[in-house]
Amino acid sequence: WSNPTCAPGRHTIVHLFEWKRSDIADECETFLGPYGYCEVQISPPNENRIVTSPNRPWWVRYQPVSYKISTRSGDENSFRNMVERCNKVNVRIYVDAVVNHMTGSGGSGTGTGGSHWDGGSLSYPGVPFSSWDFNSFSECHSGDGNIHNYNDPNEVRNCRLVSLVDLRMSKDYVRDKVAGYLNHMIDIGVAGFRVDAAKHMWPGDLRAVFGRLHTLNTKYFPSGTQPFIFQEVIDMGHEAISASEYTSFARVTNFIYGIKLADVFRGNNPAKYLRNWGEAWGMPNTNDVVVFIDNHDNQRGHGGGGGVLTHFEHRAYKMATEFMLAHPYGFTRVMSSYDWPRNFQNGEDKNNWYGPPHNSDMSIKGRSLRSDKSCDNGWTCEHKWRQIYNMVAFRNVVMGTTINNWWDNGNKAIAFSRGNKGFIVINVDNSDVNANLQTGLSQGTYCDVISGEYVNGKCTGTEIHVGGDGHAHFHISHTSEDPVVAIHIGAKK
Ligand code: QV4
Ligand code: CA
Repeated sequence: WSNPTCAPGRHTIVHLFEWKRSDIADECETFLGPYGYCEVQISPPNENRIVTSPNRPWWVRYQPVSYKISTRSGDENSFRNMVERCNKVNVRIYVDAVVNHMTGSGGSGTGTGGSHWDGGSLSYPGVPFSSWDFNSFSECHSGDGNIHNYNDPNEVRNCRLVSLVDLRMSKDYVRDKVAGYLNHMIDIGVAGFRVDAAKHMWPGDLRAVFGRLHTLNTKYFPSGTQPFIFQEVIDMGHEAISASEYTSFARVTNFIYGIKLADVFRGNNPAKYLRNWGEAWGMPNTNDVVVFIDNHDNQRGHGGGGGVLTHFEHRAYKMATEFMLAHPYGFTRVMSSYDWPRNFQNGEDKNNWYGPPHNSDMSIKGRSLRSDKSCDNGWTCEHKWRQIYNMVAFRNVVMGTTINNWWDNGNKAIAFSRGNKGFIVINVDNSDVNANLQTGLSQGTYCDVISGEYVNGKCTGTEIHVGGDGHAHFHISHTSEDPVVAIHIGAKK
């Protein structure tokens, strides 16, 4: 479950947060396929609670009502259509699986798929789950049933996360229902899962569920292929539960990564220290992690958020993302967001609940396209920023090589090659880089894929001339919006 299930030559996930199924299918065909993305992480596809106050917040999708595929993003038909169309162009689908809990405990109602639910009496007939399928005071000893003490592993796993009713995953019946939901999607053709709130489930229970999973659909995958699984475990190093409890059987999300890189690319920690970036910074093994600059929680102050770079801080954000994609550590995920009107009061964004761009009937708005590939209608589409998608291609080209030819200016400017296939220079410093550097590349003219790209034998941006001795000259102004140059053998004239 730790091996990504990409088509050959593809190595990066994009999280299309809150996108409609039909838009995702179009995006696979017109952009993600051609530009080399491996797969899409989609928002939870199962039926969820409806909340109208505030009006249809994004977080309601983390309150399951049943495992029917039916949400604001689309129904089961549109889901099947998306999986098929994306797989056909070699783009995989990873599902955000919310299986630790169902809705919040307060209230009752009808979900997005028409199923009834009652959080008070613990009745979810759409699955069906009833009260004996949930942890109760026999497992949770926190008093009010909620999690308060993150230093008590029992409380974190058997009590309720922000009052979300907590499934009794020690039961075979619950394990079977959860595995049945995941298998339904595997059989349709999905290739993996992000497991939401994995820290709130016992590793043994998760292993029991994963052990029930089918291998992937042979219409798209070699027979016997296991789904790729990465578990959301927020481990900043100071709680009782550690990510290492989960890495022996699948991957985990690495949350330290984005915090540390925010420090570097805001200029607070000299970039020269990135020389040994990776495990030496106290992070898990490269093969055990999914890495990212921000996610849908911490970009808006949820999930222990705050401190990370986001698209709102675009200059530093692009640099951090470029570094992430150039560096071999971890399996990379690019965030793709929508805009919302932030409203900070006493340091807290009062609008961080805002759902995706929507029409007057509250259906999700499609992402319209501008001529330069970027999106409109409130969709940010970081994954279509040239500086980002060109580095996704860079990563595909240099995969399998190591870091060589490290250079730094003793402070905040760095450069390194990936074997003899690619070279990047990043200037976070307060002065220009003006240097002749060993690139490790063969002689020739390369297109800088940050300022432009390689189209029909020509560079639309800066050209870099590598001499017979592998050296090239780089001049990077410290005031540039993009103080980075990246070249690789896939964009050589
Ligand atoms: C509120 C109070 C409770 C109170 C309750 C009373 O906070 O104390 O008991 O009302 O009814 C929403 C609301 C939250 C509300 C809760 C229950 O924001 O205020 O409780 O619903 O009605 C997302 C959001 C949460 C949201 C949740 C469910 O971030 O705010 O809660 O969806 O809609 C930890 C975990 C980590 C988690 C992270 C956010 O270790 O696993 O917190 N991250 C994942 C997802 C995240 C999601 C969940 C887990 C839950 O990435 O998006 O939470 O599935 O760090
Ligand atoms: Ca739990």
